[in-house]
Amino acid sequence: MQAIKEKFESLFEDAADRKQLDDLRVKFLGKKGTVTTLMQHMKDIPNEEKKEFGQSVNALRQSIQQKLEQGIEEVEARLLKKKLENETIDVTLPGRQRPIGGKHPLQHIIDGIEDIFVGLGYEVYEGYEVESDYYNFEALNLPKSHPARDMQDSFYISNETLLRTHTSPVQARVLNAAKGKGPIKIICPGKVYRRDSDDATHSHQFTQIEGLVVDKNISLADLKGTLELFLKEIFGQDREIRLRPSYFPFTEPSVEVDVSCFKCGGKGCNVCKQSGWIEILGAGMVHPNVLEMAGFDSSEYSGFAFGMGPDRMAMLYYGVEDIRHLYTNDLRFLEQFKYIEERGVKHESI
Ligand code: 2U9
Repeated sequence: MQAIKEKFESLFEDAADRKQLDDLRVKFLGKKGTVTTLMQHMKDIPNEEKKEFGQSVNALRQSIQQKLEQGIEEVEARLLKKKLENETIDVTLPGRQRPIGGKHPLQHIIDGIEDIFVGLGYEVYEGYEVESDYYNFEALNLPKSHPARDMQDSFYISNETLLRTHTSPVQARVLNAAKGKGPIKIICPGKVYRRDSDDATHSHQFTQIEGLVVDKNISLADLKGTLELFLKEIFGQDREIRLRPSYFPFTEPSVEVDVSCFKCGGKGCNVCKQSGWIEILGAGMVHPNVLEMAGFDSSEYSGFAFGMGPDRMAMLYYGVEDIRHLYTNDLRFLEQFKYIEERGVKHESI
């Protein structure tokens, strides 16, 4: 028995985990365990010694049982201690810096522009980027043979379907859906596509925001007043605007609109190429053909429309040299805009 006891204790010393202790229990106390098999010798023990033999076997069994339970407690305690050590959180440690994103500079400009027009009672419409030839061109007074079509090199998907080259088809759809009844006061922001080779100022995908107002007795003065208010709101109350004659198939008359340079105040600098003026958008009175094709009586209804490129405005505003930075999502570029303040463009900072 002593030998068994010593054997057990030496093995017990080396038992490092719960499993090894269980193996020991089976080895000594199991059905075929050393101690258990001891009882099988009872038949060989003289009767007067059976009782004592039985007691000493049970005593050995209990001492081994106790040792094992104690061993299990120690193992559990050690495991818990290690677990707690691993899990203790040093609350004094600085938190893990989760890289926070920010609004894309382009989205900043677009939100700023949308805010102003929504404030003026305009509704925002976004339409299909895959458009029909009819709404992208025909409905905008650009019949199949019209040379201006080549100005807008297009990604055709089929003879009648293409990636829209401007957001004007959205306005044309809204106009058409209005069944000849005004008023209409909308702005349409969105991505547009032109089969152009990318360089610092051209991208095959870029953004436009166009606007349209159609009602009775809408005049060029309404257009000028609206654009003046908008551009002063965006670029600062002390800006001036200038309208120059231009041409668009879907407006007549058409104008290019310049704003006095917000970098040099008009004195001339590299931003305005020494001209003091920055060309910011195109506009005009909606062409009667466009009104008629959409079901509006152009003798009763008139309207104005305008279009601008937020990419170009973002480049001017944030001093971005290459338009591709706005589309290549290089974090080193985008990180710079992480902290510009929420909603809209801050004016006095220009
Ligand atoms: C309808 C009627 C008229 C939309 C207009 C412009 C002038 C314009 C340019 C801005 C930047 C194109 O990307 S750009 O170079 N667009 O200057 N867009 S008037 O006129 C419309 C649109 C829809 C039904």
